[in-house]
Amino acid sequence: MGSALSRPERVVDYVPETVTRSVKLLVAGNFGVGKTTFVSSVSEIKPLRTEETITEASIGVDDMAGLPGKTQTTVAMDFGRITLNPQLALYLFGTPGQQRFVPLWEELARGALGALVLVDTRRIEKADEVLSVLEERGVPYSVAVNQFEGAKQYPLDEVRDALDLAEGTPLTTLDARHRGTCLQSLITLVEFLFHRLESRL
Ligand SMILES: Nc1nc2c(ncn2[C@@H]2O[C@H](COP(=O)(O)OP(=O)(O)OP(=O)(O)O)[C@@H](O)[C@H]2O)c(=O)[nH]1
Ligand SMILES: [Mg+2]
Repeated sequence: MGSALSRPERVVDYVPETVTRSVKLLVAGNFGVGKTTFVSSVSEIKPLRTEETITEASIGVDDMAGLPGKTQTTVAMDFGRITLNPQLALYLFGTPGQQRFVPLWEELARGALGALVLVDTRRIEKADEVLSVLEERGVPYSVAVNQFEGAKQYPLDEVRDALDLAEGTPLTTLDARHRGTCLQSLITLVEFLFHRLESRL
């Protein structure tokens, strides 16, 4: 139990001195695919979340179909950090998922090396707009299926076809609640981005 004299919870944590390289990444995806959950799972600092309670005003505006338990939605961004190895820090910016917040992406995408796009196969067609926004802004991305239990599992080839992904675009699966699978998808994205940069040198 905390006393009046106990130190306040530490919110800001400083980057280890060994870090020589930092990379900004977006965690994108349509409404309710698990972006906030993902950033919370992987962040080693207390993540910044900007969630508001979904109200009746959302009905007919936000796509609530298939998300009966969802009570909160991101209205600005999520922010977290992970040091992938002692030298490399990733700054993760989770985008808001609702279509009406797409203009905010302009700021969030600035300086981002790439994006991890989460998809939910139950609403896969909703990913199209997110992929278009990234392509228009020239942000390279990889895609990860957030496998919700109860959702049918599709072979990744079928997901790739449904999303019409380019051949070299990495496609992985994860559970946004489990750090290990999230880390694997992040590593795949970072390797893809670094190879891409190297091949341009
Ligand atoms: N079963 C299951 N539930 C998940 C998973 N990932 C997220 N959820 C739940 O799905 C709901 C939506 O997750 P969020 O992380 O809020 O999704 P989001 O993409 O940030 O949503 P917006 O910010 O509103 O676009 C929450 O109730 C999560 O607890 C998952 O991998 N499996
Ligand atoms: Mg969110």
